[in-house]
Amino acid sequence: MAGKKRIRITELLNNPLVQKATSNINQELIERRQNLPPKCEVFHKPYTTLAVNDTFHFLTDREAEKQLPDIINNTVQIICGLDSPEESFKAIYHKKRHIGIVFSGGPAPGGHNVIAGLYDAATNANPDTRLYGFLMGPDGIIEDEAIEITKDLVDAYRNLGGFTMIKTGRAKIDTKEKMMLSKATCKNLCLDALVIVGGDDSNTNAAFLAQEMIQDGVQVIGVPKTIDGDIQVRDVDGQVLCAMSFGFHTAARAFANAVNNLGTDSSSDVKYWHICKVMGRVASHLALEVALQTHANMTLIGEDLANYIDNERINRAEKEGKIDYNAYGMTLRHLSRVICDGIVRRAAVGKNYGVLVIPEGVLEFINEIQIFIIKLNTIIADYNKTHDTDFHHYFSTLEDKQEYLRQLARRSREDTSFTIWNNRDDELFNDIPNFFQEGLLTERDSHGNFQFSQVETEKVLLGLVQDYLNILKENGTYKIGIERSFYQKSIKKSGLDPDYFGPILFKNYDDAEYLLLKKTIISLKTLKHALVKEGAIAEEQDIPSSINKIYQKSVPNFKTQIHFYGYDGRGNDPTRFDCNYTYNLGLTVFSLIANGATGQMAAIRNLEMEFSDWEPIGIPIAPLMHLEERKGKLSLVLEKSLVDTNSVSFRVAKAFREKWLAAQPGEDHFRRPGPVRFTGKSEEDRPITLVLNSLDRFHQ
Ligand code: FBP
Repeated sequence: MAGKKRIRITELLNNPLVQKATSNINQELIERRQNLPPKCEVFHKPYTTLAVNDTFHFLTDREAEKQLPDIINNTVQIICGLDSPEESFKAIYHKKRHIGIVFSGGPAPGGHNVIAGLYDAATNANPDTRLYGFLMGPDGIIEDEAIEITKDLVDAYRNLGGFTMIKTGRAKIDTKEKMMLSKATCKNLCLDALVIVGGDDSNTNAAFLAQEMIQDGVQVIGVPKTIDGDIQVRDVDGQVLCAMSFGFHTAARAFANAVNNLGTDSSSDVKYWHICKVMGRVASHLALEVALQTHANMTLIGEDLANYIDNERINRAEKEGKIDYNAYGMTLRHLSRVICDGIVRRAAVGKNYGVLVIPEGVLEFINEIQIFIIKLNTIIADYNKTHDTDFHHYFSTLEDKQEYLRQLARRSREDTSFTIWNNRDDELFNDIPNFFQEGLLTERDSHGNFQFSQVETEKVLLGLVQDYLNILKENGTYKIGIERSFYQKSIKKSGLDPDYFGPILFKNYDDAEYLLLKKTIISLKTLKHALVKEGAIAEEQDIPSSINKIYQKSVPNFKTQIHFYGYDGRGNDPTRFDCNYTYNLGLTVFSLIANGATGQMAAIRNLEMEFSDWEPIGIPIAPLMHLEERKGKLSLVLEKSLVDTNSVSFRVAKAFREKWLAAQPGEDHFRRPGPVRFTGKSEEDRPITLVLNSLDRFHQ
């Protein structure tokens, strides 16, 4: 290439092709920004009003009645369209407003469209209305850090993922001082309304703020956000008011695409088990949707494990006239055995590879771990209450923390009334690997939640799985099945008679497609012994090399690749379902504000149906609250919704378990969900969980 002149870099950078190829603005971004999601029918009317629907009932908690007296009697409100209301109504509707909005907790795809919907509706009602975005989550309210949200800003983020526009944070407005500062901020900005886009804890916060600011005339509206999908609302009769929080569909679709790619890879190079932990701090909704989207070989569902009953143990205890309380719920050891069973069965048909999906919060459903979490929560909270320093600050290393726990165990020996941590707890705790002890002792988040995303759940389980597989290998249970045609071809090739050696080597030579070496053949030594015993070779002869090769092929090597799907899916651009859902949530928020609601959560009913059936509503937050242990004490919070093991979606996934495990000769049954597609016709219009649950609307 001598003599050929290289183009100068400055010239290159000015080249239109280079500029287009390296621009931040690509076609996908342009299309997303330009897309205006469809509006629910009621929003096509010039005005909306609220109709009370008293066919929905809630069982209110006494404590909620006491702490939230002004909003506890709120009811479900249906948003209805209006063509020509009275002038007095119009005047209130069109009033110039100051509205503040905040994102709270983990990002969830679709948040920007809540802002877009609210902005469009509010400025359509009155172009002078001002929308403020609090920065960095609730801290922005406490510290009075807000920006004005303008049309340009809204247009730059339409249909885009993340909470980039105003960021988010996990602070909680949980002290008198923080409440006073928040009230001062609202006053300072002359807010008419505050919108809190968040999960269970943030909507809890919304209810307390609504109560606190009712006298100031500041309305507070919540919006159900969380990829975990655990904000689902039903009334006491099981009627569904909110089938799913926003962000869930996108995160599940993003995780599913990645998990399916691993299915394709693993069934191509047939050597790895891919262990995929998917987010969902407590509930396993995301794991269930991923299972339905991908047909991964095995998917654990925490709620299902908690329901497990060991009948053998119960019967054994019954015979001795006892009750075995440990027979209820699955232990970590038992769970590892269930996983091993799947691995061993697939290996027996030649598939020493596969995809296992583990929900992030699975350990929460394992009895022994749950007990540790509760005990340690209480110990940490008690310490922080009675000392000037923070537990994690004072005991900075694991050794320090272990020593403190040992002291508590000693105390329990001397003082029988001290029961929170005894010798047995200490012994069991010290049996756990150090990294997991550290995980269990990690700092709780600001809401007092255990931070599962910080714990290497999959490592804990895999340690046990690996140990048990070694035992199964040694006792001859874990072997790779050899395809009959392969065996016959390779033995014939070496001049031996496959039908002579077959019954000597295999336990299922008569009829199986995949041949399994006899249980007793677990080494070259035992293989030779079997051959000599049957007179196939003499003592001084070597094992024929073709048989040696078959043996080597039957020895399993359990190799894993570990993946964590969480933050990536959380940052994905929203699916069309989430774009439409969140835009209409934003419109709903404005309708609630314009009609004077407070302490309500904006929601869309019938999400599980076609878009034309969607019905925007307001759900009262206070009646949904109940008492829960947080930071070692009972607090009023919005109840998390877990996977209902009676729901259609779970029952269907369970019925397909055996098929998707594919512990049969033949191909796997992976499903290809593909990436999230914004344009084109091939993108599904709602989560599979919802589609299935629509068949039985009382068990969603
Ligand atoms: P939210 O409930 O706030 O929406 O957050 C859910 C989540 O994404 C969980 O799935 C995960 O366990 C957690 O956030 C991770 O939190 P962090 O961002 O603080 O690491």
